[in-house]
Amino acid sequence: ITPDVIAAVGVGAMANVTITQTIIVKAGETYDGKGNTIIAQGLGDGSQAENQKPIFRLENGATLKNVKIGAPGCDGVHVYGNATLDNVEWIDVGEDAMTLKSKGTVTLNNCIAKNAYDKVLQINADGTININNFRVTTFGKVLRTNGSGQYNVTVTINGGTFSGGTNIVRTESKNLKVRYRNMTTSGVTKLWEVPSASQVSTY
Ligand code: ADA
Ligand code: CA
Ligand code: CA
Ligand code: CA
Repeated sequence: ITPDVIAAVGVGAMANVTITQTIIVKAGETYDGKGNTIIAQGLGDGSQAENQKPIFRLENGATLKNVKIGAPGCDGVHVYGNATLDNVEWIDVGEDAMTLKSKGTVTLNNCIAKNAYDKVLQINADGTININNFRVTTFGKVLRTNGSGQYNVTVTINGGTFSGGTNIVRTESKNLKVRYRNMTTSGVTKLWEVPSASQVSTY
């Protein structure tokens, strides 16, 4: 079924929504995209150039749900503090898909990310990252901590499929721990690029 057909029968038509500024989801609020696809204009070209603008800025305690982010993916979703992302699909990840900008707990449920040239989840602060049933195709790293930063990070991966990439986690931090279960991978060069294998466990 295509959006045209849905529109014709008059139920919950999905649409493209063009934006020219970052959508800010304020502290504690929810943005429900209702299945629509966001198309950004003027926020970046979705290349590997740094300093593109995000499509969404989530403030502490915000929820983002039921939305697709179309090309150009620009700098994706920036999170300041705690946030929940439910049923978010990045159709063509730009410079990266989601960045943790300040300390917090981020939970991703049932999200999809496609066509990431390099990083999907960029972690630039201490945090707890819960990744439930994430489906990622074509990527460099699903999760990368920033440079040589020794961030205190706990990553939990529950379910999900990851196909065609270099690493699930790449970090230089000795203070990152990753736990995982029920995860399916194919065509991933080296799952865990971490300082010590002892940082990785199943649960
Ligand atoms: C690169 C860059 C960092 C930061 C990061 C990001 O790693 O070196 O300074 O911009 O990307 O958040 O995209
Ligand atoms: Ca970057
Ligand atoms: Ca891309
Ligand atoms: Ca970025």
